[in-house]
Amino acid sequence: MSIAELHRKIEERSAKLAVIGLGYVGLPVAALFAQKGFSVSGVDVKAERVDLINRGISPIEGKEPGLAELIGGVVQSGKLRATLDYADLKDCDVVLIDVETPVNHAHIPEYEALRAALKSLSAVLKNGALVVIESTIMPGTMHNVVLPILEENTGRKCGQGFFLGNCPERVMPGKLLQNLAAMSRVVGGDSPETAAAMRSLYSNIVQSDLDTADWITAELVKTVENTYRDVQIAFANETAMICEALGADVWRVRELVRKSPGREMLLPGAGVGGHCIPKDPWLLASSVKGLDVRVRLIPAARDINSFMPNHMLDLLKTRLSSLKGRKILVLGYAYLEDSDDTRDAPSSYFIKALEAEGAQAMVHDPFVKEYAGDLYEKASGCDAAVLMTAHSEYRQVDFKRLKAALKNCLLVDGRNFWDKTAVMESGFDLVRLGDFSRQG
Ligand code: SAJ
Repeated sequence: MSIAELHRKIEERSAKLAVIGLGYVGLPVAALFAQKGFSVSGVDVKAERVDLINRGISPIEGKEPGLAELIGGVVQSGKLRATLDYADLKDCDVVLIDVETPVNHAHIPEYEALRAALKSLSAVLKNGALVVIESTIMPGTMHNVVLPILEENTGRKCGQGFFLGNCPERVMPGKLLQNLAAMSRVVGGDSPETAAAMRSLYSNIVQSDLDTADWITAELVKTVENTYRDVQIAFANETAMICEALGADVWRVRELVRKSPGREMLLPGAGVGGHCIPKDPWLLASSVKGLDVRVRLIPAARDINSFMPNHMLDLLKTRLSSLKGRKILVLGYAYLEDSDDTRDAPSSYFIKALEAEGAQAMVHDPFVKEYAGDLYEKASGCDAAVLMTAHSEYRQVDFKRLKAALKNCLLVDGRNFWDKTAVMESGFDLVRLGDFSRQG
C-alpha cells in the first residue's frame, strides 16, 4: 500500500487502527479514534487491563472527566477491542505506540518496552502500514532505535514497506480527554507525504494546530517544552532559598517581578514530581551525550528541584533541632494538587529523608487510598505538620482542632498555601518556604 492509498483510507476512516500500550495516553487516544468511527485494536501486556477494557470499564484511576463513559460506549459499539495478542494487528493500517519510556537511576533512557513493542509489531506489520511513536523519546531515537528495529525485523524499507512518524503526546492527568482535543501537536513524518497523512489522521481528534515537522524536530519539541518548565521551576526554587537567606519573602518578590513584562516567574515549591517533568530533561540532556556540547543548566536545574524535599527537612530543622524519635504529619502525598497521581512524588523523598533522621512520618492524603482518613487523628501527638501538596481540602483545615491534636503548634508550608497572618493568629509557629521576612 502506498502512502497515498493509506492517506485515502484515513480520510475515509476505513483505515484500521491499533494502539500499543493502553495506559493514561494510549487508552484515551484509542477511545477517541473509535468514537470517530475508526475500528481500533488496543494491545497491552496486562491481562487484567485488557479484560477490564473489554468489559467497557476504564482501568485508569483518578478523576478523568468523560473517559469512563467514552470507553464504555466504544467497547459497546464494537469499535474498540483490547487484546494481548499482536497477531490481532496483522490487518491494521496505522499503529500508534504509547508504551512507557522511563529513565534509569543514571538518567539514561530505558527502551525495553519500546523495543519489545517494535519487535512484536514487526512480526505482524501489514505492508505499507504507518507506525507512529507517541511516547516521549530522547531526540535521535526515531533514527537510531525505532527505524533500525523496524527495518531489520520486517525486512522492509521505511518509506516503501512501511511508513514511520513521531507525534509526541501532550496530556496531563485529570485532563486527559480535554488536553488530547485542545492541545496542538507536532506530526513528524519520514517524509512530507507521511506527515500529511498523519495530519489527516489526527485532525479527527485534535481541534488545535497540527504542525508538520521532521522526526528530530518533533522529538525535540516535546523534551524541550518540559525541560523549559523544569528550568523555570528550578529558578523559582533557587530564588526562594536566596530570599530565605536574605530574610525576604519570595512570594512578594515574585508578585512584583511578574509585573515586569515577560517575567512569568513560576512557583517555588516542596518539589517537582510526576511522569514528565523530572524525566524529560534527562531525555534531552542524554541526546547529546558524547557530542561536542556541554550540558550544564539542565542537570543543575534537576539538582535544585530534586533537592527541594530535603530543603523542606531543613525548614523543619530550623525549629526542631533533632528529628530523632519525632512524629511528623505529612500533608499530601500526590505529586500534584487535587490528584491521586503519586509518580515520583516529592513527598516520597521527604518521607525517606525524615526516616533517615529517625523520625516517623504520619502521611495524610485525601486522594491516595493508602493515606486517606481523618487528618486530626493522624495529627494526634505529632511534633509538627508539613504541607507538601496543595490539595484544596487543606483550605478547610480547622486550626483549632489541629492545634489541639499536635504536640507542637508547628506548621511548615511548602506551597505558599495558607494565609500567614491567619495561621499565626491561630497560635501556630509557621515556617514558610521562601519567606524568612520579619513577619514571615
Ligand atoms: N511545580 C512547581 N512549581 C510550578 C509548577 C509545578 O513546583 O510552578 C511542581 C508541581 O507541584 C508538580 C510538578 O512540578 O510536582 C509538575 O507539575 P506540572 O504542573 O508541570 O504538571 P505535570 O507534571 O502534569 O506536567 C504536565 C506536562 N504536560 C505534558 O507533559 C504534556 C507539562 O508540560 C505541562 O506544562 C503541565 O502538565 C500543565 O500544567 O499542563
